[in-house]
Amino acid sequence: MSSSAFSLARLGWRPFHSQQLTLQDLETAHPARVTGVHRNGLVVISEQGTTTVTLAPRLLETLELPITVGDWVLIENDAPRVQRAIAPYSVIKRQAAGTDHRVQTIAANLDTLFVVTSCNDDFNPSRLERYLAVAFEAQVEPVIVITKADLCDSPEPYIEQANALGTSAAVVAVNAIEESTAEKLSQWLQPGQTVAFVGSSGVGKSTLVNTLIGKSAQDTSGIRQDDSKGRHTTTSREMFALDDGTWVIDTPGMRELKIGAVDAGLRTVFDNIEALAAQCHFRDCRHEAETGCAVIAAIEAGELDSRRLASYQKLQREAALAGMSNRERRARDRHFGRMTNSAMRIKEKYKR
Ligand SMILES: Nc1nc2c(ncn2[C@@H]2O[C@H](COP(=O)(O)OP(=O)(O)OP(=O)(O)O)[C@@H](O)[C@H]2O)c(=O)[nH]1
Ligand SMILES: [Mg+2]
Ligand SMILES: [Zn+2]
Repeated sequence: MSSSAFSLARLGWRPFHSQQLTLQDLETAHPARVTGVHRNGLVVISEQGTTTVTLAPRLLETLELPITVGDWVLIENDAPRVQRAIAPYSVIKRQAAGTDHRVQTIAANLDTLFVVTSCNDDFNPSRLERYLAVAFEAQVEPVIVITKADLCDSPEPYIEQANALGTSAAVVAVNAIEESTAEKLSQWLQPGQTVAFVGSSGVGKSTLVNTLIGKSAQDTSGIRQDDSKGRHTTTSREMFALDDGTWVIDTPGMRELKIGAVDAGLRTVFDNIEALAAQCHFRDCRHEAETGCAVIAAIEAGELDSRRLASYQKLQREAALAGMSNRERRARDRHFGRMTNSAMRIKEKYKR
């Protein structure tokens, strides 16, 4: 074990976690926070320092969500083994890509989520809405960080577009490499608090982490010139301590953030559309061509961007799909299968 020990409070331990402990827990185990997840075990930090612990497959099966960076676990006093997980007060999740319906956990026990994008082709309001919905669903404060302000003529148009989303998320434009950037983010950096950086590859997440730490803890690398895309330099999630006692999580760049059943998060991101929808003539208005649709009226009056509505509807469909149980999903697939089959039979019939 290393010597870098911290008090539990300094590690981010809260009454929320204490309440989950039993007297027996305290006799046989001690709390530790996960700073890294590797194939051969978890790297954890506790009042005793940093160490690697194992996770029994039997325990893995009982977990509601996969253990991730920022989580608290109980470590057996007699062996470097996880006894059980402690529920986090917040967790950032996504759906696995493709047809895999598993939930992946990105970071746990977070206070602030820095959603990072840059002043180039990466900037995309609809993608920001995804990240914001996931943060609001987890009740984590999102902050939009626009990097590479030094590389564009002016970051203003990007700041304006981010503000035009109309959410409570603060918007900050920075040069991630510059030392003074730490000050611009300082209001979200507090002892015992945990923050994470998420976003596409190459936007400067690790650069920001290095700037905050004040040294090169994380590797960074240039983006491809032809398409402004990153090279996926960071390959695993990792948590670092700042000198002031803030915990900072760096994550690998995401190609896409597939959302889970984040219905409440979506309602928060799109609360202006929700407010309009409440004034539609029909309660079940789909905002397509119905008479008395307040949403379409707002678009026609130039008060609402049609992109916003399209984005909301797309994300609602994605969230509904993610919220289905496997059984419902199979039933739906069978239904679509039948529909496609009969459509094909009809087509065949008229071909002849
Ligand atoms: N000029 C300038 N360069 C930046 C800025 N932010 C990041 N970069 C550069 O962009 C490149 C990518 O930065 P990284 O920090 O590695 O990006 P990342 O988001 O961690 O990428 P992944 O680890 O692949 O997800 C590096 O060469 C950085 O030096 C910025 O604000 N200004
Ligand atoms: Mg990185
Ligand atoms: Zn409507």
